[in-house]
Amino acid sequence: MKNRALLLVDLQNDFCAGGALAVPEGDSTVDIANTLIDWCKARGEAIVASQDWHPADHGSFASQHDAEPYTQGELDGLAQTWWPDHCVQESEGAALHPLLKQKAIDAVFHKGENPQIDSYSAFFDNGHRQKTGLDVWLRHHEITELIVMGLATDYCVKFTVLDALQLGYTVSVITDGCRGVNIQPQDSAQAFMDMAAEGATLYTLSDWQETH
Ligand code: VGL
Ligand code: ZN
Repeated sequence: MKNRALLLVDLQNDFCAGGALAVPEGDSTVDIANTLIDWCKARGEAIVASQDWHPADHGSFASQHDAEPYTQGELDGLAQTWWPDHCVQESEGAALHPLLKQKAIDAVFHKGENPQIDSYSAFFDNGHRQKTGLDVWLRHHEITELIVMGLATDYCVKFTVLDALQLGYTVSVITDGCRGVNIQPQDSAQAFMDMAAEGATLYTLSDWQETH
């Protein structure tokens, strides 16, 4: 279906084993991404990716506030989790995972470049103040349906999916292609429930392949 695209969220080194903000089993999503890339390519569907892309002094970094990573604070009037320094622009940690079939990706959208505000969603910053180029790109390519997977379930995947639904896209989430930070152990399970409650359809990769 040509009006469908695969959206790969933040499959970056810093969210994988050995990275600054490593998500448990983050690496295990890369095989699933590559399988979906082949599946979509074979059908002539577009493949896009988001990349968390922070300046070295980004306001979401605990180091900027003398705070402990993974605790809560406030940034420019918004509730903010303080993160370890991660995905600094041009760093190895910000690069897409080396085993990801990157050549197949048609467009990459950066987010989190403004030091004053965090940006979990691939569409908007956390205050919905500014938009990335993703929505315009998808509309330009007449894409109305998204397959979403990536890192992290409870942050960037969740907010990307909720924004996509609000923007009117039909959204399928490949659950085994996602892994979460889980500051609280149920965060990822709750995130999947929130996405489904707002209208996303959840599939495992094999469910998706059997039904499409
Ligand atoms: C993310 C925390 C901070 C993510 C990005 O990609 O889910 N999480 N920055
Ligand atoms: Zn970030």
